Amino acid sequence: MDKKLILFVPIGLWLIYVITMSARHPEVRWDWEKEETKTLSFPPGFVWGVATAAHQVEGGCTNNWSEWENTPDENGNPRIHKGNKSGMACDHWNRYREDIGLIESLGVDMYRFSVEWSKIEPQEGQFDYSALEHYKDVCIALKQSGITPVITLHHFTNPLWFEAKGAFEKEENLEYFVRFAEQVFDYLKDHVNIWCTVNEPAVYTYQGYFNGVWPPGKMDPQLAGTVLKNLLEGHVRVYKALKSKKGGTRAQIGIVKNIFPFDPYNRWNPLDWMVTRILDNAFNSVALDFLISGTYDFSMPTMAKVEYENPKAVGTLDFIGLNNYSHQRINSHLNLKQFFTIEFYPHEQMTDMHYPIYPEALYRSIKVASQMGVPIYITENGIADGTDDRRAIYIDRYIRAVSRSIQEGYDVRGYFYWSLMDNFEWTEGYDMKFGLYEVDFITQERKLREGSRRFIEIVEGSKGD
Ligand code: IFM
Repeated sequence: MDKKLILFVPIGLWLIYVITMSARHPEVRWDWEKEETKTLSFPPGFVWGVATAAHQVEGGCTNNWSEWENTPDENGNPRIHKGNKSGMACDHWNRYREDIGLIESLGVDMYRFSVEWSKIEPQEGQFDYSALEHYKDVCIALKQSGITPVITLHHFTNPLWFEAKGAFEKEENLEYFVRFAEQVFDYLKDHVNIWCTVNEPAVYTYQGYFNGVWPPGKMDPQLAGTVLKNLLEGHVRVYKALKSKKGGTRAQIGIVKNIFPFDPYNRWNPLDWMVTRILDNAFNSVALDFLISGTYDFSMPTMAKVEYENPKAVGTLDFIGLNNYSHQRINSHLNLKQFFTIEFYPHEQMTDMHYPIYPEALYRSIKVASQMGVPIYITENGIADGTDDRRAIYIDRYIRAVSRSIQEGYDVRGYFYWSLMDNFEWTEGYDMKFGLYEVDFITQERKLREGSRRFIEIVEGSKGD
């Protein structure tokens, strides 16, 4: 073969590949000086809220996570940063009335919280109606304060008996999740109209079954593909079960999907692009595609392949809950043990979590979520900022991204800030300060952060529209 051809063909193919990828997946960047001159505007009926999850705020949980927090790893090291344990957390279980007062003073319309399965069904098939009564009291107290409750049925935690059965590793276990969801629905349906079935199924899967840093601490990509499939199938079955119940047709039921756009570290590196696309597919698209088409195709070359069909998955969303915080930047390596790392550029301004402030990520995620063809609620967005010097700008810019997407025609109906108050941030423990309210975990005192005032201003301003 001509020597020149041998050289030019691969160069040509490489250029075509990276240029096509760059054009199809642009890393959107806006001129913020210009963005900040634009008026924020939200349609009538747009809702504002704050979010929490039971294990992170309530205290007194006995579940797969409390067990994880109390079991050192194989080297005898604690699983959680600084050996923190969720323990009494924010004691929200007992202080919910005070906390509802805090929510009210933010001026928001809704409160998204999760019900703790292990408190409601501590033993298989034995329901503790006093726990359900507690959540009913929370809903009533919220409504008396003019705040609409939004319930999440599954937010990462499992009762110990369910975990012992293999939790979402086994499709036959889904009947327990459906039965639990039905019990909660029957008890609370007169007080709650918006239901989130499963929170961030891909995060639960990847942290627990791919990275092995959450319970049950497995690193098994094939099993991860099965667990994700079962969580999505669990959503479908819960949706169908609740819809067929009295009160089901008027209930709004959706799943909460965390969407993080993936970007390559080096846009000229085809390997960075390949890994980026595989991860984007496994983390973001597989779940969304299943809910759009009923076809599940989890594929990680040489590591995992799980295929599944359920045409009944189509049409099981009244809305999509979208959680977004930032993006992920992938640097690939020719090393089978660690074929990529997540790295950011030095000029990217970091949050206290391992990701930067990148408001355009929320806009990009809204575009992705819009494929579902149903209304979008931003069910979580917020910053871990212990020094409170980035919170105001984060809030301002991410909400600007929401406003811009609405102006461009995307059907976003609401925005929930994560989180109402500082809480137990899973493996990161108590060091991540996501709260609009700072919590002193010794005295349980709550205090509004200065940076949170921007959220209150925006909410107030939007009501005057
Ligand atoms: O704290 C978590 C929450 O439980 C799920 N979404 C992301 C949050 C911040 O990391």
